[in-house]
Parts: sequence; C-alpha cells; structure tokens
Amino acid sequence: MSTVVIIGAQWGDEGKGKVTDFLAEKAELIVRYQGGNNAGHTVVVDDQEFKLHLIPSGILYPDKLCVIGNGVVIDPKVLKEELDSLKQRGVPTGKLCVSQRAHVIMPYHRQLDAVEEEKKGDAKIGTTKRGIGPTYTDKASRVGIRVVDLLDKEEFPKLLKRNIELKNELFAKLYNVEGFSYEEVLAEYQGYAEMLEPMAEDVSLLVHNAIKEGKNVLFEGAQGTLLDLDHGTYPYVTSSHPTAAAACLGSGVGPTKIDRVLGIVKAYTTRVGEGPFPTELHDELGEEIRKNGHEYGTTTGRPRRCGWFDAVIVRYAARISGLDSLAITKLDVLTGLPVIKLCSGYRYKGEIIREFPASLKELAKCEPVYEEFPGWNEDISQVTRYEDLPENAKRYLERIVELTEVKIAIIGVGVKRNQTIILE
Ligand code: 2SA
Ligand code: GDP
Ligand code: MG
Repeated sequence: MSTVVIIGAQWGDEGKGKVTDFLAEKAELIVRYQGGNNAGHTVVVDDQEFKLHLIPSGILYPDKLCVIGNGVVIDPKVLKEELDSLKQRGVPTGKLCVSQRAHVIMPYHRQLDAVEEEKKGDAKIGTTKRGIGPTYTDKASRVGIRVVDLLDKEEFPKLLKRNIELKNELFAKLYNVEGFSYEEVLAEYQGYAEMLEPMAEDVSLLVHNAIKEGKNVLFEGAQGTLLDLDHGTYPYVTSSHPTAAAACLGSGVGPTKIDRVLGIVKAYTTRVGEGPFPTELHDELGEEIRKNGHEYGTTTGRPRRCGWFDAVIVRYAARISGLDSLAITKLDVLTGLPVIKLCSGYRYKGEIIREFPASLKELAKCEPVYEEFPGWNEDISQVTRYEDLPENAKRYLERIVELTEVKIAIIGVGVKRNQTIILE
C-alpha cells in the first residue's frame, strides 16, 4: 500500500467504513475528500460500534492523522457533536485536520434541503436533509463560506449578513417559512470558529508532503458511484463525486500520485432514497435480505431498498473509477439462501445490453437478465482464507470477477475487523 483510494461501487453503504478501518492499520494518513455528514460509515472495534459521518474512519486508531479535505462540506455543529461523542467514548481526537478551503454547511442550507424536497413532492430525491446539496450549490454559485472565511473575524460577519438576507428573502417569498436571525447564527458560528481554528490546515500541502515522505495514505470515499453528480442516476444523486477522480480534486493532489483504487461492493445491492434500481426485490426476499443485512440508513435510519448484485453497474463503476480491485462485503448475509441471482446484463428492446444507460427512461425499460447460482448453508462468518469458503460461494464470486473484469482483493464475512478475508 502507498496511496489507495477507496470508493463505493454501487449506491453507497457497501462497507467503506469497515474496509477503511481495516486498511488504516497500515496507513499513516486517512483523508475524506467529498460528501459530508450525509455519509454514515460504521466501524466495529471489539464489541463497540461507531457510526462516523464526517470524521475519517481512521480516527479509531490513536496514532493516525485524519484529514477532512477541501471537497467535503463541513457542518461544524455535527463535527462538534461527533468529536464530543468520540471523546466521551475514550477515543483520542487530537489528530484531526480540516481543510481551510472546505465549504461550511449553514443552518439555512439544512432548511433549504428540507423545503426543496418538500416542494418537489413525488419528484423528491430522498436526500438525507443534511444540507449537502444547497451547500454545494452555494459553492458552485460562488456565495459559499469556506472554513478560512469563517475564521476571518472581519469577513465572516459580512458574508453571513449578505447570505442570510438573501436566503431569508427566499424562505419568505418562495417557501413561506421563517428565516434565520443573523445575530444568533453569527454567535453560534463564532463558537465553531474557535473550535476549527486549531484544526484548519492547508490539506493539499499536508497530503503532498506525506506522499513525498513515502507515507501510506488512504482516501476514504463516501456514498457510491451511482450517486455521482456526473456519472450516477441523475437527478437521483448526491451533489458531490463519489468516484475516484474526486480524491484528487477533493484533497488537492494530482492523479499521478494515486497508486491504487479499491472499489467496495456488497455481495448484493442496496439503495436508500429515491431513484431507479433495476435489480430491486419488492418481495419477501428483499425483506429477508434487509433483515439479515441490517439494511437501515446509518445516518437517517431509513430502510434501505435491497436487491441482487448487478454486474452492469459494478462494471460501469470499474470503468469510471479505474478500479484495480474489489472488496466484496457482506457475503455472510447471503448464507442460507437456496438460490442467489446475479444480473449480468439488461434486456432492452429485445437486445441484451451490458453498458449502463444515461437515460432514466431507457433504464426504466431495462429488464435485468439473471444468472442463478446455488447458495450455501455453511456458516462463513469465521472463515479467514479464500480456500475455506464453500464451493458455491467461490463459484458466485468467480462469476462476479468475470463479469466485472476486476479481481477481488478483500472479502467481508462479518462486521468485525477480523471477519475479513485477504486475497492478495
Ligand atoms: P444527499 O443528502 O443530498 O446526499 O442525498 C442525495 C442522495 O444521496 C443518497 N445518499 C446516500 N445513500 C446511501 N448512504 C448514505 N449515507 C447514509 C447511510 C444514508 C442514510 O450510511 O446509510 O442514513 O439514509 C447516503 N447519503 C446520501 C440519498 O439517499 C439520496 O438518494
Ligand atoms: P459505508 O457507508 O459504505 O461505510 O457502509 P455503512 O456503514 O453505511 O453500512 C454497511 C453496514 O454493513 C455496516 O453496518 C457495517 O458494520 C456492515 N458490514 C460491513 N462489512 C460487513 C460484512 O462483511 N458482513 C456483515 N454482515 N456486515 C458488514
Ligand atoms: Mg453508509
């Protein structure tokens, strides 16, 4: 390992948190580079479960430097809560840095997220309502507030006043909801500025120097490829780029500095929020997988939609992010199913297609073509070597490799660090 980017190759919640935590043992620096506290990364250490939203999953090791890059949107209220909660549980949090260039989520962003969703009615995206989209919108509109601006005692009040006036007008005229008090938000955020001051860094420089010194760096992605603003199932996407290229842009390093890209996939597929999902199971089996896999949103608690593994989307994710290898998680959840299905292509207008379409109308007409595999009943949750997996499980995995054209490096058979099979 030297510099490795970890991305979700489906619709998120593939187990990036667990894999990052597992690989972080050999890393010196762990970087979050996109998204915000819409993410929910679960890490289980011994018997303790941690749900991280904003802070990189490396934080659970006392000696790793954790960094929040410029591509992340930071809600300082959530950052404070997450830091306090970790401290309360005895986790040292002194080695966390945030980029001076990262944009800050403001209370009006959270409110906008909620009212915009409501206004959309049936066409809602199913966002996490954490203010993510409106914060990236302000960033692109060049009216956002960065960490460095929040720390500027002269500039911040001016920026805030201008933004609150504009947003309050919008709330009153368009949404008929109450706006925010400038004085109250100013006082609240001045408190956050004090918290952020010692953490704010030139993250690009910090990561650059670490790479130059030969340190192992992990870039921890959030959400998944099909939620990418450009490459996902638009408009049912998030407002950032959960694909590998974002690791460079969102932390300020050049693409030549990245050694490997690891795609995390579940042994089946889930999606939370609205939008197309070709292999979704609408029956009892979907319920069973949800129950066995504990498929509920780590941030919002919403039930996740469940379905079969879709090799079309993973092959697509492999192309978009240039995946070197896959980590297949939650193989144990499939134990006991008599038959496991694998989508190898879509039937569209009588033809088999293997590339993921851009048009949602076309996607809606795509019917998954399934290959069927006999399941296994053996408990695999303690297996540590690939050879010891049941033959039927190996057959299923081998077909995933053939269809996605990416080799498997890691297999997850449980939530804990030691419930992991390494293949290379
Ligand atoms: P947003 O809030 O603007 O990013 O929502 C836009 C879409 O992105 C989806 N999204 C996610 N999908 C899977 N997991 C995410 N994190 C949480 C988790 C989700 C939760 O770990 O379970 O708790 O509900 C995540 N974050 C954003 C979202 O569902 C929308 O489809
Ligand atoms: P992330 O957003 O990609 O980090 O994933 P989440 O944490 O939102 O959801 C993945 C869930 O699956 C978490 O509850 C993990 O503890 C759990 N998990 C991860 N890997 C495995 C695995 O191999 N087997 C099982 N049974 N659970 C896993
Ligand atoms: Mg998650």
